[in-house]
Amino acid sequence: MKNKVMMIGAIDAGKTTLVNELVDIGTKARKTQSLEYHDWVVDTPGEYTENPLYYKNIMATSFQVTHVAYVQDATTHKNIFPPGFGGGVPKLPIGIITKADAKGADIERSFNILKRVMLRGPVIITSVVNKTGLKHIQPLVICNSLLEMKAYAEKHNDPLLLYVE
Ligand SMILES: Nc1nc2c(ncn2[C@@H]2O[C@H](COP(=O)(O)OP(=O)(O)OP(=O)(O)O)[C@@H](O)[C@H]2O)c(=O)[nH]1
Ligand SMILES: [Mg+2]
Repeated sequence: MKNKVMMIGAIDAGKTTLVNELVDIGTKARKTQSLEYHDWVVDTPGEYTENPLYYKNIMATSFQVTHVAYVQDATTHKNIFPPGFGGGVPKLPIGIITKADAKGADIERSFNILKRVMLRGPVIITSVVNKTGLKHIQPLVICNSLLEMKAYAEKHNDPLLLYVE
């Protein structure tokens, strides 16, 4: 299977905006209504993560990907992931903090939320407005293990790329 990442996270977290930037779709993000498959990224509606009735869809779709990205909006204190959610998803985890540029963005708060959700793995601090952090996403999706992702993070020594042990 070609390495692929599924983006999950709250409604309005910025998943589609990020995906559009990564796969260069050239359209503005509209509310996501269903699973959307792109080359190496699967976008999901925020409802899938916010409503436990949809967890089975997340689990079923996770069989089609190698990585799951937990997307957390830096501008909100709202954590819609149940604690340890990532522990039940047997895929390589990537944490993505979005909207780092925005007024009221709190990176530390988002990092603490993601730590509790994914338990371990890399966390990338991104902004689509400033185009920061984005370049790390695809190389991490190419990695085939936590060890490889950790080595990538260590090699880059970038304050926008953290690693949770
Ligand atoms: N300032 C800022 N705003 C952003 C950024 N990324 C996304 N947004 C805004 O966040 C809002 C929601 O973005 P979407 O990409 O549609 O969010 P989503 O997670 O796909 O939402 P659903 O499809 O409903 O699950 C939009 O108004 C975006 O412009 C960012 O990096 N910086
Ligand atoms: Mg969307």
